[in-house]
Amino acid sequence: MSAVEPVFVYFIGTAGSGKSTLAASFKKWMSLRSLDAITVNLDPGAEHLPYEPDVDIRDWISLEEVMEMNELGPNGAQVVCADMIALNTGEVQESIGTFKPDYILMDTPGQLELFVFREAGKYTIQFLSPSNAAICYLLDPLLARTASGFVSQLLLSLTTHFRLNQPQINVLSKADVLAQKELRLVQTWSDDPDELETALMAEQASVYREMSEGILKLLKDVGGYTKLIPSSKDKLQGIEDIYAHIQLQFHGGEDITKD
Ligand SMILES: Nc1nc2c(ncn2[C@@H]2O[C@H](COP(=O)(O)OP(=O)(O)OP(=O)(O)O)[C@@H](O)[C@H]2O)c(=O)[nH]1
Ligand SMILES: [Mg+2]
Repeated sequence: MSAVEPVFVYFIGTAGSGKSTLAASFKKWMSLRSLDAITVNLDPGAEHLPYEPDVDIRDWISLEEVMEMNELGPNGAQVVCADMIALNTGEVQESIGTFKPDYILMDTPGQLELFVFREAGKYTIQFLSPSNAAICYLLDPLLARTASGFVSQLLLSLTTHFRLNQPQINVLSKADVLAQKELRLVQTWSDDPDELETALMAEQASVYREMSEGILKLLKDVGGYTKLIPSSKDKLQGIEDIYAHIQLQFHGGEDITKD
């Protein structure tokens, strides 16, 4: 049993960015170190999960049932489900309360906009974890390997931070799908906004490029420019770094690894 308040880590990112896989990798990494973590699936539409959830929103909400009962397609039903998640936070909290973990790994629904832009996501985070939530924001590498693509992904991350107002870590997920050269380039941009600006200037002149430059300036001005942690399911790459960042935020960097 943990003596300190558990940390809720919310994995958030665009559809298919690797949220469920990262939640599974994180849990595996923690188990290998005898750290207590549980996984919570908040995606009522999840068909296959790469982990066995300890708490599963599908016990209370079925996407298929919502589709049938409301004669909705999968996207419309997901909107209804997003609000239903908020209505079931009491049950989720009770179920989480039967465990006493150090970390609670929250796998969020596929569509980022449902969790980030609708009030239900914010409500859920505040209800379950008013002072102990960390957002692990996943950038999809295939959308971030051009300078303007990288800027647009950072903007989405900043928007998430702006909406949810919680400590946030940016992760470059599936880093293994990038060629070494591409990965190095993206890391250079992540380390130094001036390098990113230079790469932007090298793109073809267009209104879009001008917008990207304006957005980059905004990101620098409001502090939305943060370093990325590359991560991959291969060899559980990056998990230790993510864990260290979260520990620093909540426990002053103390390692809770048990001997
Ligand atoms: N190569 C590689 N593939 C990955 C990695 N992480 C996830 N994937 C693959 O990317 C696809 C999507 O991964 P998920 O973990 O389901 O992504 P998600 O964000 O949970 O997806 P949704 O919930 O449907 O939005 C799957 O085919 C995964 O196997 C990784 O680190 N490397
Ligand atoms: Mg998923």
